[in-house]
Amino acid sequence: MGVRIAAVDLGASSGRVMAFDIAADRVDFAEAHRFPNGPVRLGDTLHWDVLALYQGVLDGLRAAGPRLDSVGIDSWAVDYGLLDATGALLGNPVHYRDARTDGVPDAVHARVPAADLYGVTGLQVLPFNTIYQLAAAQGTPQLAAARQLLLIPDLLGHWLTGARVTEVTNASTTGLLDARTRTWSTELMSGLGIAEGLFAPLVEPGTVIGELLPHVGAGSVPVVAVGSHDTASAVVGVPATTRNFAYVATGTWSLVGVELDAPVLTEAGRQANFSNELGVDGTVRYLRNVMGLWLLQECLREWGDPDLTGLLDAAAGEPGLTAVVDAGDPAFIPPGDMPARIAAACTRTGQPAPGTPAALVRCVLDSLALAHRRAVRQASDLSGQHVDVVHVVGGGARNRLLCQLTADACGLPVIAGPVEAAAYGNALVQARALGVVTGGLPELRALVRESTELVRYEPNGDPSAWRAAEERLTARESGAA
Ligand code: ADP
Ligand code: LRH
Repeated sequence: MGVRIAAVDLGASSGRVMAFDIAADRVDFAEAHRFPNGPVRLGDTLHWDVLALYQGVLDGLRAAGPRLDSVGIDSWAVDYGLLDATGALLGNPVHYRDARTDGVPDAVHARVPAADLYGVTGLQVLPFNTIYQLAAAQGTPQLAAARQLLLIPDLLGHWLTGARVTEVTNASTTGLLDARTRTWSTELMSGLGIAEGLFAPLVEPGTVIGELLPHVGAGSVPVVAVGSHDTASAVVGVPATTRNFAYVATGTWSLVGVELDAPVLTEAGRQANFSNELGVDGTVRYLRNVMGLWLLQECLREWGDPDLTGLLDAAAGEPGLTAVVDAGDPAFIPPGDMPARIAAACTRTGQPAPGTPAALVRCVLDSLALAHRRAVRQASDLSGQHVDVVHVVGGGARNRLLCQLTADACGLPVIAGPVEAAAYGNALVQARALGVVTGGLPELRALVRESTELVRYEPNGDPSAWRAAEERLTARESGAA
């Protein structure tokens, strides 16, 4: 007997509700609903339009029905809503690209040294980690009035069911979780003056958190906590056959790394800015955040959204590695004027600024592939995890040029797909909680493999060209610093 499952997957560029039909040996899915997402500037602050997202979820659940067996939600990480004593939302959640955290990590590290934080959380310093957002919000009337903080998927889950929980994979991106024990670090909270009571109890993926409330209009359906961090679900959806793989989860961001059984909390890993994010079934994603297709999205927006396929074809015809930028540079986090900022980064590092959109797109994709190479190699070196294949999942798996360049840069085969890996991972964790499928991550991944068309890219060209480009970039970056 099969089940019908709704996987709600909210990415930074679009939200989607996927309807899955799953039996022990079969997985089918169709897109029930997709809606746009992105930052909304209100005054000086960038927000998410969280009620529009909630409406998109409701529309999607109704479209995925009429009879659902369960629902699960994942979204981008780190962001949250605050509830007051009556349970009302205190303001629109702030977007992680907002400038309020500029300079905040240094101020926090003056109170708790970065090395001490890393020793507990194992988290890469990104200015938007929840810990820094909360530090930026200290002293605001909103935070003073807040009685509960819920991360975005948990906030939506709360509105759908009434439950108040924090799913642990997403909690690991807050900077307030102990990566070894998978529990809140109350010590870090008190050291930074963050009220412990703000945080809801933790649940592991696979826990039923409640049932849809009547107003949702989709029946009394269980809501299951999944890997609610989209990257956690995406890595469940990686169709790997062994542990010897690296993943590049490419959408708005590229999340690049390996899967481990335990965190690596070394000083070398901290210096290299690697994160230990918690995964499904007790796993750890040892990865680096690379700026991702945000660079391309923002260029397209600036150019009035021209046809992407034509532009990618033109970029494929451009000479490679003419100019590359550091796709890990936090300077690219804010929105706006991306073509000019990339051109300026090229000039600043003594390279020719790309003269046409096609050349600029080639520069972006070369830079991403180079950053993928760096992160795959460093993840493997720093963790000791052998890598013999790179899995590219997410929207970027559709970008043939990016997949080929990633294979060339890594000197390893790339297996691309599924595009909707996060929805797969989300749905399969629900199916297992319902008892329809059994086994661990290898069994879930076998189901992904059997139900998806994957594309394999063999590495081409001279790998030393990528090594030289990496060395040049490192030298230029340190020279220009
Ligand atoms: P997110 O979940 O962060 O919103 P997605 O995983 O949906 O991101 O990926 C979105 C990205 O996928 C787009 O920015 C675009 O670069 C890429 N993409 C989507 N469709 C195509 C396509 N047909 N060809 C090439 N790239 C594509
Ligand atoms: C990708 C993602 C990533 C986070 C970023 C904020 O969607 O969840 O893993 O670092 O958004």
